[in-house]
Amino acid sequence: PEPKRRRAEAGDGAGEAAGDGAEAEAEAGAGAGAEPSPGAPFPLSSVRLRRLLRDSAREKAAFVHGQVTGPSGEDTDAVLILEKTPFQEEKIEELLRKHTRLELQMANDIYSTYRLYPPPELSEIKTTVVYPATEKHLQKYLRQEVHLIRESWEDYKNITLPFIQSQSFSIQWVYNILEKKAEADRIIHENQDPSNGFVLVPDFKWNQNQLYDLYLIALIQRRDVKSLRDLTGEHLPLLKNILQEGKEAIVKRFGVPGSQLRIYLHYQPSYYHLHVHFTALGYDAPGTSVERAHLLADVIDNLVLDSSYYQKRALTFALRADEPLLKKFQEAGRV
Ligand code: GTA
Repeated sequence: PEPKRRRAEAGDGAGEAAGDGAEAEAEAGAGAGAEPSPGAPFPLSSVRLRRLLRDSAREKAAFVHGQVTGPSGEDTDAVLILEKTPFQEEKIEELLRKHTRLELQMANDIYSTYRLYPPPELSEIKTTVVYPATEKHLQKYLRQEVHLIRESWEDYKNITLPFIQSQSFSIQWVYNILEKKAEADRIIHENQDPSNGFVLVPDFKWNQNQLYDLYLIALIQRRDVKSLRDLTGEHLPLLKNILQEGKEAIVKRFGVPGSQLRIYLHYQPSYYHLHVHFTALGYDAPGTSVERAHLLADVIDNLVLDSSYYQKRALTFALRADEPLLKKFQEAGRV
């Protein structure tokens, strides 16, 4: 049966309530807007599993649609992302010594495989919670076919821009970081200049336990730049600050040099407040495919060559089969 939805979730529009996409920890500061009182921990053990949206054997991750029933009997949707975490070198010896059980699966000559059961403190599962989740979140994590779009500047103005203005994910979590209402203790670097400043924080995909999957995100202070499409030569000082200061802050804090970082923007992003991704070069982070990632150094060079480069050229991106934006492109005869 179709699950009941909370009133606040009915619209996925820009006016959506705070609490969109915040991790449980950040949710406390953001005030998730769900029935439980703000700051209350997410009631993980009372989640009912509705369906598995997607799983990935390679990433060892499951994307789950769950529901929580509130005191008034209303069901609220949640998305849970469960991920096995990478091994930490310094914990491996402990794991071998402290395992709780070891079952031989097969042995053949010099080869054998086992099932090793680690103690709880060494079997962490990174759990990301989106609660309350909107229909758009459920769609985002559902495995679906994708289609490539080639968006001209006219397409952007006539199709994409009106669409993202009418409905896109709330960016309240970004404002919470900029205003120090959430994740303030996680800030790695901050440039407070209102035009050319930014805040660098660990992305919520990274648990910071190991550098293998290092992932940080730079959020710009100004609130009038939605995406790559808005960028002009005017933004060069901002972009150069992000590139330069971001690299410096990461080598200082984590010891990873700029030559081992992939620094890029997404087009289309999920959240329309300009931000830059910093990931470890050796890590195949989600969203690094050629149809989505634009290297910041290339973006800067393009804008130096032509201040209105991103208001002229066509940009390619993929859309999931049931995304309303794809329908808009189809209706306009552009797919
Ligand atoms: N610090 O509250 C937050 C927060 N939120 C809500 C989002 N981010 C946050 N970071 C902090 N605090 O890298 C991060 C996201 C993302 C960035 C936004 O902000 O982790 P974007 O606008 O370009 O959108 O970036 P993107 O990349 O689509 O974001 P998102 O939400 O991570 O989606 C990733 C896609 O990759 C999804 O479609 C998902 O299906 C897929 N995916 C694969 N593996 C994972 C995974 N382990 N975790 C999450 N998504 C994954």
